[in-house]
Amino acid sequence: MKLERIVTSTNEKFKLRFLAMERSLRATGCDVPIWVIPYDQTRFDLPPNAVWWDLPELRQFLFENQATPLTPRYYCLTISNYQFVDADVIFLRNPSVVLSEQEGFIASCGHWNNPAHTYTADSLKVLKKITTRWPARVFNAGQFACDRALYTVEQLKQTCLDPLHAKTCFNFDQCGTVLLANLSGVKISNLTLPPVNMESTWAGSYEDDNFEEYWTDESRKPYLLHWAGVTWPVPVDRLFTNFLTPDERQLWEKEAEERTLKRRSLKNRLRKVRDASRNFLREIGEVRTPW
Ligand SMILES: [Mn+2]
Repeated sequence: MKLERIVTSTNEKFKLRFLAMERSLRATGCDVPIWVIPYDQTRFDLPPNAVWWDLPELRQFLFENQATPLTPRYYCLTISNYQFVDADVIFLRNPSVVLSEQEGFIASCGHWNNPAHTYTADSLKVLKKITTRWPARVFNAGQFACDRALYTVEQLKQTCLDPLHAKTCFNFDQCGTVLLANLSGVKISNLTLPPVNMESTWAGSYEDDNFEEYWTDESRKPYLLHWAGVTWPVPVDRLFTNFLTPDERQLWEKEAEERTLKRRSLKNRLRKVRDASRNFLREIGEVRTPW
């Protein structure tokens, strides 16, 4: 496929991660535009060749159906020739070059080996009907590429609204993305499976300091690294922090300290209460804004 854009999603809180992702992409020599889906209303000034991207019709639709906040990643399914990445990703190789040899829908995670959290009870029934090899067609929704639009906006809405799919699509963005891609009939390949056999793109796979020893064969070196669900710190963190300025690195370390403290503190429990009460308000249909 011919890569025409990177799509991501971020907000002010994830700005440092976004900046590292952007700089790592440019460092590989890739100059395609970056389309940034706003996660919430806390936007910031983007670097050159990056633009905020929203699809108001789909945002409104997801809001009306009380979809979880990460579901706007479904916007990608209506466009072509893109690589989607979460902001907690950095690029190690030029995605334009890596993807030029691929077609269809391209995953690059290790979920085939551990498909938990890629399906719901409902969507698993659908996946199993499509093929007995369904674990090879599930993937992490924070890193995928595709050369074609899988749906029009209208088709996407109708597919989400199908009673067989609605709970999955509106409540679980990762399971929803997997389900929607599988339902489209597109060929789904995963670069960590044959014939490419790329080494892991998950930061948590690299437990030792000498992780670069896995990457001596350039053709099998991961083209991106994703920190999905990894509790910092891990040895590959330095590949991420290398892209921050000294000031940003200080800020990052401060944020990291705060995160550690928060994990252990009472605040965490209070947050859970807050989330539970928000969910309760949603449950009883209390009005909220699309954000
Ligand atoms: Mn992620």
